[in-house]
Amino acid sequence: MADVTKYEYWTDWDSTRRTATPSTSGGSVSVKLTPTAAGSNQVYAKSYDKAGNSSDTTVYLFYANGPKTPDKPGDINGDGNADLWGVDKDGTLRRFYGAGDGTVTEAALTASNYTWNNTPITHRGDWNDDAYEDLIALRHDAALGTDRLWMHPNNGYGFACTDCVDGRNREELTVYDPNNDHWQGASQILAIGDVDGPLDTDGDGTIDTPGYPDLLVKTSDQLWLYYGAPDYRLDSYRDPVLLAAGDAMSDGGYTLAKITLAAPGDFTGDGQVDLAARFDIGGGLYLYDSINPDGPNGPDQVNPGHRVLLATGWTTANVPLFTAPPDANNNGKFDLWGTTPGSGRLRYFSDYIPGGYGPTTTASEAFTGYQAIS
Ligand SMILES: [Ca+2]
Ligand SMILES: [Ca+2]
Ligand SMILES: [Ca+2]
Ligand SMILES: [Ca+2]
Repeated sequence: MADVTKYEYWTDWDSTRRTATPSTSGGSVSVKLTPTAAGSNQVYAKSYDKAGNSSDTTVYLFYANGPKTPDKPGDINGDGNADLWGVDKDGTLRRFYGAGDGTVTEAALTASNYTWNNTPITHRGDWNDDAYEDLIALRHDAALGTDRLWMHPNNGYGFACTDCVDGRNREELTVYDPNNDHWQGASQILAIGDVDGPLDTDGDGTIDTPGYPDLLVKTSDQLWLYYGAPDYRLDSYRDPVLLAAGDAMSDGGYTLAKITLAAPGDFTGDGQVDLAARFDIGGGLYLYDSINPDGPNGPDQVNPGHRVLLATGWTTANVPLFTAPPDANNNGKFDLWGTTPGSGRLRYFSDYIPGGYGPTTTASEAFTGYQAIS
């Protein structure tokens, strides 16, 4: 309509019809709208001419980003308590919400419509900038004969999207340089948090590179640190760093094939992400005090010179699967969840501090036959 004198508009969150008047007949007009919900929203508009004739209603669909306060580490449903994803004996991905006291309760609905047999999973941090913590998986592609890394966006309630109707799709994590693919046959992947943090790369006091989550990949004899990037290329900012090889983490001669890792966050409080590791045969549970090659401790820290013993008896026979929530009771001390041999019990190992830890209690009895937890 060329001689528009008035626009009328309303939205799907506010049905009140409001008007806006252009400064010249037929001109455009701007209005500011604030949706009340993240996700898809609609605006409806009609125009009127001088005589009061109206146009048809036009519908505009737009997508509002969610609140930018990121979920707390480990929290997959946004209630502030750390949660858990697990792959059950049938390969179904399930989600368990934490109560804030170390216990977890399975959500009414599963966390995926796909099958997750023999698929390592991990989560820490938001990989697609919607503030929801996402799931990373290493999946064997039988057709290609390769192992592929995928980021499954969280829908905000712990559903790990592969191809969700809201447009969230899984994204492959790849590398520009094929020589940087070190995850073929990897035994563990671990979303460790943001190791390098937000960066002031030109030193002018202003952050130029926002923080982004990073990923560890462990094969039978190599441990690699990958720096995550918004283009989902794991060598976009910089090449991966080999943190340890062979038996470098051990003074007992155990190679990386006999070590299982967990992500405790910043345990020592120096602003650097730490690493927990248990020796599957010997049973020692250790904390390596930082892993950042550019951190205050310098490179090559993932060795016995930079670790403290947290506990003993953590053999695979005693604790088949474990993960760091990292803080399920919200007291700032890191915790672990671990399965129990021959039982569905998930145990809650609370509050590790240098030289001690809190009580061990029951988190759930629902974990019989689980293949993976994170
Ligand atoms: Ca939660
Ligand atoms: Ca996300
Ligand atoms: Ca990072
Ligand atoms: Ca705790």
